Amino acid sequence: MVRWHGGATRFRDEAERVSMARELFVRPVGLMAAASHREGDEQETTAALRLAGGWLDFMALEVIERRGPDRRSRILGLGEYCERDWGRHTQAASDLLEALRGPRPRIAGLPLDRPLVMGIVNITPDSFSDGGRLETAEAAIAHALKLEAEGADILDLGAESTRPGSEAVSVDEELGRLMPVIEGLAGRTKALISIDTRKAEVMRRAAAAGADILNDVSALEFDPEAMEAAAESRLTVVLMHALGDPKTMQVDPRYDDVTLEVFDYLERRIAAAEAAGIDRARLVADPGIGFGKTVAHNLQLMRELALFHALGVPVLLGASRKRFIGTLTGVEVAADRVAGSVGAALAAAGQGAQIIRVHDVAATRQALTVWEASVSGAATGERIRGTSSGSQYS
Ligand code: 9MG
Repeated sequence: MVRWHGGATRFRDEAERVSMARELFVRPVGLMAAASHREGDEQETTAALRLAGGWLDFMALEVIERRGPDRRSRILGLGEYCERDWGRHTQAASDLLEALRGPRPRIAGLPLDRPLVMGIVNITPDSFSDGGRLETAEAAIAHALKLEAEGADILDLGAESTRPGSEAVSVDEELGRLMPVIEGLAGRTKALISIDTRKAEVMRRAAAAGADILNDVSALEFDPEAMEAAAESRLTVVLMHALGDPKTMQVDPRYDDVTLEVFDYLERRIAAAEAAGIDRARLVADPGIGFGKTVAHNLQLMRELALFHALGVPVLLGASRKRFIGTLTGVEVAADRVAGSVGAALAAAGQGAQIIRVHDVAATRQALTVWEASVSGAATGERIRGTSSGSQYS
């Protein structure tokens, strides 16, 4: 029998646990606004459990058993899951349920009780067209402050493009673009500052300049010193899955089962980070939409996103303006994919993703506010403006 309230036996260390090939996975299903988030319904029910201490409850679990390249899957109610004799999977079944339920600690002071919006600030020469370095830095600072005013909780500053096909830049080039922006934002923003980088030296310099989060699309694998630099920084670290390098990752990516393989990878990287001294409370996991994935892979990851809560850390999703949205909608120009991107953001929030990385902060914030109010039946946001206008459209 699986216990709901902790007390599970632990493996000697996390690395030992994840070195054993995982056969059992669980995906929370039957998601609805958490009881305490539902207007006029304060009762906790035993038929549903809170997902990661957040804004959703789950009523059942899809239990996935991996058999080589295949999977067998069935939906179990929570009672059935807990009462079942899991045999050699007892420990895994207990750990997975605990991982799904455990409240996630704050990120640099920010509670994870509603989806956080991470606004993208690209500081690459092509992002702010014709300007030189100073003009580019000033434009990036202005853009970052605009995103904060639109409701970004986190500003993700990136000075190296990791788009499919892009070339790496040198440490000096990356620092030359990034540091004036971090320094220029110091004392001017309340948003958390995240640094999108794969390089140890950039991590060290950004941490010293006051950054809050390191966002590494290579999950600390690109630079052999990155793990140590991230551990020393004591910052929150986003570990993202990518299949190979940005230059080649979209050349015929293949998986037996993309969701389970990305889960395996992130579980291994979390264990490696913990072994290097990075507390689990400082880790965030991201399946890496578009990084070595076909449209079908991206859509499977989006559909099964809630499975990643079983990693026991906050989940970040970045789908904004990506190619698969263009393929689905026929919209070629990335900047015109706002509505599709908002659709992806709502899908992610509906599966409990704690951080949503977007270009279009205002549109995403507006959509999330209405979505949250609609599923909970309550106007909870600090943005409620007490309007009582005669027209329903004004
Ligand atoms: C830098 N970058 C581009 N896409 C991203 C994504 O989906 N997630 C994260 N964490 N970073 C990304």
